[in-house]
Amino acid sequence: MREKLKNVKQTAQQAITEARDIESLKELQVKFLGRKGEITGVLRGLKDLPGNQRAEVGKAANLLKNELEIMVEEKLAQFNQLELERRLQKEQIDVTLPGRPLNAGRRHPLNLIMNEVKEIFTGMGFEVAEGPEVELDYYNFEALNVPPEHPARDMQDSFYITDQQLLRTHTSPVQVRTMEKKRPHLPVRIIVPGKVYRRDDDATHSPMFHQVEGLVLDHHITFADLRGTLAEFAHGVFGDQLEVRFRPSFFPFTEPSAEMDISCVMCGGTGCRVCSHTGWLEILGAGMVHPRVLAVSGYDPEEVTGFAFGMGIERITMLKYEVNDLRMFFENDLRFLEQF
Ligand code: 2U9
Repeated sequence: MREKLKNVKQTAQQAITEARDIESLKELQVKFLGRKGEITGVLRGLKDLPGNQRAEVGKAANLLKNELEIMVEEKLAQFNQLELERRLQKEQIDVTLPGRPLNAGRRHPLNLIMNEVKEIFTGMGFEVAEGPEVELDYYNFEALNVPPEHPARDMQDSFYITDQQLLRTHTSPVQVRTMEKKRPHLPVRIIVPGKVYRRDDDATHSPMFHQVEGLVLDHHITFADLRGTLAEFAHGVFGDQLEVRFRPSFFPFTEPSAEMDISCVMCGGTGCRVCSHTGWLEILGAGMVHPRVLAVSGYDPEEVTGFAFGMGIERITMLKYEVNDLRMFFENDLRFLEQF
């Protein structure tokens, strides 16, 4: 028995020392220290020994058991330590490495100008009104005094959905809806930003583009109010030094009608390619609301007057940011969009 213990001690110590991983260590634990292990075997055999040897061998077996248990535990702790170090190594982060650049989004140039236009008008007391992009023929044309034979009503020029529904060709139907809703309340002072649709697609026309239109109604509104308001707007967008002028024009929904020019943003008015050597750039249309339009929406044209205006946001944006190709706005090329 003593011989056997000596053997166990030697093989166990060597095996534990040489164990390469936790698993083989656990196997050794079972083999030497388990319930059916070798030391347990020795302890079980004690009863067959003569009394004088029993105590001595028993003591030695228990001593060896303790010794091996401690060895196994220490080895286990070593493995755990190694494992931890490996994990920390893998999780190591070099905080001095340069970060990856964040590709932050930014506003589309059309939205930048749209917001700027809204801010200028809300600063003058206008409210922002919005409405549907799919409109009834009534709101888009009829209520706006657009005659039945007008080319805009043609299928060649507008996107029809049914014979009475179409994609709005301007945001003006929202003004009509607003008048219906507010009447007889005064004053009405709104701007209407939004998308509009026309059957046009070439280098200078897009089938969808953006407008801001406006409407002011009250007692005693005159063309002077129109002039002052729109000049204030032009100075707000393009700077105080520019000049404005009004030329007569025609729209079915305004009478009289006008177009407003600003002195050329490129040459200051001396003449260049951008202004076709005129020194002036057209930026919007406007006029006094046609009495028929007022009457149709329930305001008495004898009591109430007003002015309205409309502008294309693409055009304003091109002039302000010196964009020379309309298609840039719709191609979503980051090299373009990242410049704003
Ligand atoms: C109501 C009454 C009158 C809106 C107006 C214009 C003149 C105009 C164009 C500018 C460039 C359209 O985007 S564009 O092609 N618009 O010139 N718009 S007056 O007049 C209205 C609107 C609603 C009830």
